[in-house]
Amino acid sequence: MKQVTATIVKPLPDHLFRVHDGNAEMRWEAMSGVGYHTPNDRFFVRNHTATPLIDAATWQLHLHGAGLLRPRAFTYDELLSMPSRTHDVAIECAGNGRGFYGTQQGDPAPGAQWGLGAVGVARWRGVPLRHLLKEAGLRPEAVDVLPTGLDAPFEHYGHVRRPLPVAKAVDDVLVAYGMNGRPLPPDHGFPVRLVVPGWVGIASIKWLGDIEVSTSRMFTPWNTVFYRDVAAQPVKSAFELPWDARLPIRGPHAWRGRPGPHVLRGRSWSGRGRIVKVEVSFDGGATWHLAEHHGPHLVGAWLPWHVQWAPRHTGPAVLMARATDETGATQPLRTPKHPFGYSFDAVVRHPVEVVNG
Ligand SMILES: Nc1nc2c(c(=O)[nH]1)N[C@H]1C(S)=C(S)[C@@H](COP(=O)(O)O)O[C@H]1N2
Ligand SMILES: [Mo]
Repeated sequence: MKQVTATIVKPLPDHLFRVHDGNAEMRWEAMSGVGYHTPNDRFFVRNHTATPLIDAATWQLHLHGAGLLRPRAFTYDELLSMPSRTHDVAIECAGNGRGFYGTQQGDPAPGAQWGLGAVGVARWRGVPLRHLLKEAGLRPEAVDVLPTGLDAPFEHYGHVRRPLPVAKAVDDVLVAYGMNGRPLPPDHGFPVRLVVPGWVGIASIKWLGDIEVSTSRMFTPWNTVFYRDVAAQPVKSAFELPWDARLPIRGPHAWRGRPGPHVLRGRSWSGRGRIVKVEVSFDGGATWHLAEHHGPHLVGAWLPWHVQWAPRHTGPAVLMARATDETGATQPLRTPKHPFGYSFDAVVRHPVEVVNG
């Protein structure tokens, strides 16, 4: 009999998640009416193998390599007793939106057919990596920093690991043990994970056990075969609506005592800087309306927005949202083909059904 092993520990109820093999994508309607951060119970999970259960009491984080003068290990309690900081940061899988290469562009890419739900923003708490590297005597000759996960080896590629250049490692990377005011849940890297703002999700190694600092470039399958030449995440937008949402028809001017136009909400984000503009179309891209921002406006996280819409006809309609970030990058109507289906940034055509109501 084939043994069924759970690869994700937390419950994955159907109203919060869509499951793709061992991975779970958040349904965007699960963010509707929810605050700025993605609650831990609905944060997406992307595992190469399975969530390991690690004992924090015996766990240690080992820092070693030719780039350090004083290689050393840190216990969980030592990390917790160090000065900490929090950072509101998005983690997004490089493959987020991959499904649209097929469904929207007619040219499917291999891999998990994610919609837009392989992203989440949490308030991460931990110790800046810079601080640990300093404690271990970071040498000026150091080049790369290689974090390795304690989860089982992935196929014949070994433990999940991907080098970061020292410049990024000492900039804004967090060695995180807290997520939205709670200890990291097992699926999100307990006891400790990296949080690498703006970069592809794979940079944010979970279940951290080991950090090697080298004096020459390092190469692993995760920067040569997978996620090669991908660092920052592109611009994306999503509506906080179910796919194929049903919306009752509403006239442009509500009658007394009757509801006014729909307030459609969504969020936009970019790994390269703040979002400066969000436009929404209700007519397949013929006309665009500026959305209004609300909530925090942070680098490395997302911008919540809303727009009013009073559909006049019943039947199918297409909603589109297009964001622009402070570097001037904006969402195209089509993303060039990518062999692994990474970096999908095109405007997504979100189908809705306007019904009598
Ligand atoms: N050790 C380890 N770290 C990992 C992974 C993994 O499988 N093992 N998956 C990576 C990928 S591809 C992504 S997108 C993020 C997902 O983080 P989450 O599961 O907390 O949402 O973790 C990254 N860190
Ligand atoms: Mo990922």
